[in-house]
Amino acid sequence: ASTLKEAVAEAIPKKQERLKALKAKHSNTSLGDIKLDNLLGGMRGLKVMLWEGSVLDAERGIAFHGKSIPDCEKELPSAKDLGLKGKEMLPESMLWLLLTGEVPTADQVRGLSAELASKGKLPSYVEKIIDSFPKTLHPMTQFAAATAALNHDSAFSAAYTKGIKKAEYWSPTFDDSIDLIAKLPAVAARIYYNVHGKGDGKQAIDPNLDLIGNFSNMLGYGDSVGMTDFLRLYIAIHGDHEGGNVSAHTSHLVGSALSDPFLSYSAALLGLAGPLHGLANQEVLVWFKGMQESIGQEASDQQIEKYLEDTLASGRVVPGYGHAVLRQPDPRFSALSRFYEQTPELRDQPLVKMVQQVSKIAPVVLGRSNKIKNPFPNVDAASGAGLTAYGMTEMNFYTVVFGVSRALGALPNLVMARALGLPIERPKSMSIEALEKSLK
Ligand code: CMX
Repeated sequence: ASTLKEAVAEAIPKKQERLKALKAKHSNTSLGDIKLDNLLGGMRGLKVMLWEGSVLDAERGIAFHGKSIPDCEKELPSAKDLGLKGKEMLPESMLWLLLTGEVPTADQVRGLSAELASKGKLPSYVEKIIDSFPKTLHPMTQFAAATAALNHDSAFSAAYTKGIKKAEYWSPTFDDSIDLIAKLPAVAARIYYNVHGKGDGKQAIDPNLDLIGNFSNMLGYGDSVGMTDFLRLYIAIHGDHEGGNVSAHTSHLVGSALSDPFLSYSAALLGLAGPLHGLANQEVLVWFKGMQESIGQEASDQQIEKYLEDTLASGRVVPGYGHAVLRQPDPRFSALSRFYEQTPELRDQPLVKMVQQVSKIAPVVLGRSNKIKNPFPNVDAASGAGLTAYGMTEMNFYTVVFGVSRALGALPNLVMARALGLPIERPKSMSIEALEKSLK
């Protein structure tokens, strides 16, 4: 296949066959019991969703079609493989893997980058909508609202109105998804320009650059190979974290009503904006700033330990630590740490050093609590330090960067859900009275 759409069209019939075989053999096979604890405990552990892109293992962390982050770093075409400045894997390569299950060639990725560049500019009505937002409106609210507004031109919506057949739903869903992935950097950059005055918000998109090369340019960091490469890694590894997390699950749920990809992903962004999910990367920086103000930049291990204990005692969470599924340090945290250690200009930055220092002390302190199931750092513990070190000090923009990334996983799932004919989601809920009666 020379294009991603051709590769997806080839992958779909094989998936349909495999799902048909599973249904034929196992429609009534149990995947586990449902306990009251599951119902009251945020549905932890219940296997209730089909999600093709990635699977999260509590011990080993995320695997994208079976490939760990280190595997992806070795195998996926990188900036270097495409002759660009930098060496990190490209989010386009991750997108191809997530959608097809295959590692693309450098030429396939180059073609995808060119396609994304050709679709990257915003329609002027969306620019006007973004420009009308008050600067004080949180960038995530602006991001979600602008993303929803892009559905004005949805191919899926238009095709549905014309009566497209169910078997063909996936094709305009794919077209909208690529269109949205192409435009998210421009939406984000315009918000950054309006709120923080950096970059020029003009969407000068170079057809010979990759998605993140252009994103970095639009944000005003294009001259920094380090920042551009950091953003590539950041956006590749934040792309997908199986289906149950709030943002991914939201896009799946909203998409199941046949809301188009723009509406579904806008809803996902609103979930990502919560402090226990994506906003944690902003919260981490707020927490670090508070700590630096309180105990200084050269704090000792003992001072940090005490600060962590005080945070817990005050009833707040330590942002960037813990996870609903993971029970080991997050390999995404490790990948960012590896980048910091290998990058001389970052290694000695005070905040980067502090992130590494805290990551050794916090697991000990959090581990003493008998209720916290995972005391280790998650990806959000590390991600803001790199952005800060490269000059992006505006913390309320960090979750927007995460939001540019999460589309790489959430949107392919929508394409697959349509290709596999998955139905509208409609789980059963229970009232206390109904539970009392059925559990008597
Ligand atoms: N600091 C303090 N307390 C924590 C904690 C942390 N980092 N992590 C968990 N706990 C607490 C929970 O709040 C819960 O307390 P209560 O019983 O009083 O409500 C208890 O420990 C048990 O929680 P858990 O089963 O270990 O974790 P959950 O699955 O309920 O929650 C998560 C997972 C991520 C929301 C939680 O660890 C947390 O709030 N972490 C800090 C926020 C954060 O970093 N979120 C980002 C996660 C990654 C992402 O989505 O981007």
